[in-house]
Amino acid sequence: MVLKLYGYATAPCTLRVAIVLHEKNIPYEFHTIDLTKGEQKAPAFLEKHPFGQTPYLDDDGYGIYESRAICRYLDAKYEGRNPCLAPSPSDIQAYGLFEQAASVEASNFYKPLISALVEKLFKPMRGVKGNDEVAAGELQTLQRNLDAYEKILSKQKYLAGDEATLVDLFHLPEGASAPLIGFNGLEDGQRPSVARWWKELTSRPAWVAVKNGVKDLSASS
Ligand SMILES: N[C@@H](CCC(=O)N[C@@H](CS)C(=O)NCC(=O)O)C(=O)O
Repeated sequence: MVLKLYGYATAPCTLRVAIVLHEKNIPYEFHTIDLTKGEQKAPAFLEKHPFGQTPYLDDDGYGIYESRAICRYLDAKYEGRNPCLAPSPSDIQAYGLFEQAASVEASNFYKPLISALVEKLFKPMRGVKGNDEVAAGELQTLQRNLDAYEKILSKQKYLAGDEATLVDLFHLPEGASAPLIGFNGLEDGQRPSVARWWKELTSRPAWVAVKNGVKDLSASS
């Protein structure tokens, strides 16, 4: 049975999962949960996702939520499909570095960036005034953290080593939204290795396929 992805076509967390589906060429059906209508809080959806958020994946009755967990599940389930996007736990040192990079993405990239996006983009979208001071502080933190990214990426191609992994891809949805709030630290050339890395990631066909919104691909192979 084809996988069912429930989400909102342009929501960053839904895009994160869609990138991996496209990277690995996994067929899926896309089911819209309209966040603008509050469908994520409808009782039937809360049965699937107790926190009332998107995305949610249904794999023949097996349900899983949390975008990064879904991506890891997909990469593990379809491990025979190239590319392999995470090292095997049996490759202990590579696995340790992958987990290290995953923590870096969550703590040093996503956390400050999503906080700034909430204040400058998502609150205004809902007609709520955001806090510019909070956003500026978070973006300063992000700038500092990207200086550390520059050191890492001047020595290796990707965040967990010389191969692209899920962790690199995890940056794409929120990173691509950063210019919408005037943050260009990923591509402005101040950090050449970060800019090289970001250009490579944003050129990947999987990202190009989904960046403007997830489409229903249930008819493809
Ligand atoms: N940590 C969760 C975050 C999920 C999340 O915040 N989803 C957003 C869309 S990107 C959402 O559903 N927002 C609506 C809400 O929270 O009511 C994940 O990565 O899946």
